[in-house]
Amino acid sequence: MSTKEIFQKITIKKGDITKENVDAIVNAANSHLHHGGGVALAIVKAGGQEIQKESDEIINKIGFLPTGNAVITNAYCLPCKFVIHTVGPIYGEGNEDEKLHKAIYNSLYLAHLYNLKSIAFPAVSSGIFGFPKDRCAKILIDTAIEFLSNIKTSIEKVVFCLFDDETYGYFEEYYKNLL
Ligand code: AR6
Repeated sequence: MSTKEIFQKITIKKGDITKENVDAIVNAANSHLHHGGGVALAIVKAGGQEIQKESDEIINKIGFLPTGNAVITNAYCLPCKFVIHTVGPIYGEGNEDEKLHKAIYNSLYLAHLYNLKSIAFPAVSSGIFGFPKDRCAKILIDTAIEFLSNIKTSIEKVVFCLFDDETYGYFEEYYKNLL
């Protein structure tokens, strides 16, 4: 696939990810899947407590979700079909870039395993977890390009749905400079 075709699969937009009409949205979760703040809380508020309940059932089985891993639940009242919960690094814990790359890659891989066509990401780790927004933009976009370049996948559309002007600006700038 050409670089142009890969770039055409990526969309950068400003908005509320809970309103995204894609196959899966990604939740910036913690290792306990306690969706108590940030985009995680917004997802449960909009999608329903069933999302928290299904997350609790996963934690009851596996104990905790290690940083960089991803799991999937149904989306209940959300317009998307699934929620992929991934755990990004807390800024300062060490090896953050690698861990953020892994979280994004594993989210894409899970969507691929479910044969999904479209997926939307928030700026994972760059809110409560304190990861610098400009580096977050670079890692998320680079990881999507790497995945789409290397894997023959069902995924046709990767959306980065950014909540605030500043974060949107960093994503837009990094993406534009790659074109
Ligand atoms: N749509 C899109 N992006 C959003 C929305 C939304 N509705 N709401 C917030 N954001 P954060 P983290 C943006 O803090 O840094 C939670 O308590 C937000 O502006 O949600 O990975 C979890 O349970 C920021 O740009 O995630 C964890 O404990 C981005 O989403 C912890 O926070 C990520 O911010 C995870 O922290």
